[in-house]
Amino acid sequence: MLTLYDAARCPYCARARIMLAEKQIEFETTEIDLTDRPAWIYEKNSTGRVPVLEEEAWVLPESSVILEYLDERYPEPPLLPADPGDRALARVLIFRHEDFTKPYYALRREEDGAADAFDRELAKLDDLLERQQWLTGAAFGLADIAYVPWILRARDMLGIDLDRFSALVDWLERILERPSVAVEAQVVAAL
Ligand SMILES: N[C@@H](CCC(=O)N[C@@H](CS)C(=O)NCC(=O)O)C(=O)O
Repeated sequence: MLTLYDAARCPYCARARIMLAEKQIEFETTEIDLTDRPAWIYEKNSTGRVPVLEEEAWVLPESSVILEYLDERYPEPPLLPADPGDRALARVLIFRHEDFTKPYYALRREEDGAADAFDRELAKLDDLLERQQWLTGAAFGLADIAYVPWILRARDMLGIDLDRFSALVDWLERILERPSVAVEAQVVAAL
């Protein structure tokens, strides 16, 4: 049985939760209080951060690596494109995710200029989604899972008006039809 060391409010953990739901993998959750983390979490991840995935004595931190691992370990349904070039492009988006989260967290800290910088990142996603249905390419997959936790939180917790980005809004509507993401939207609503 897999264990996910998890925190409801953590968008990185949300990636793992969505992925596990998409793959229909049974798992147990250990909720970590991020305001008072247990010392033993450092034995599972030297940074003390969540998510951490555990299977018997084997532990794996880092949400983007967890996504890739789960896709390889549980190949059905595949959540990266079959074509190597398309897979690589989806990975670039995940690799550059910090470009997107830096202004998101700056906005949360109410830093000057953060709102404009975050809008520019949303506009980049919107532009991509005008050309393809999903961030991963022609089908839903890892890059969509990697970004949607922050989009939901930006909309529901930071009050960002997404209606200015019509392709992004259409994508959000499509992705919320997936039970894995609909559950996550409820988690965000309850925060
Ligand atoms: N690069 C890590 C980031 C995980 C992360 O920052 N998690 C936050 C919660 S959202 C955390 O554990 N923060 C505690 C800390 O930074 O001390 C990943 O992708 O898994």
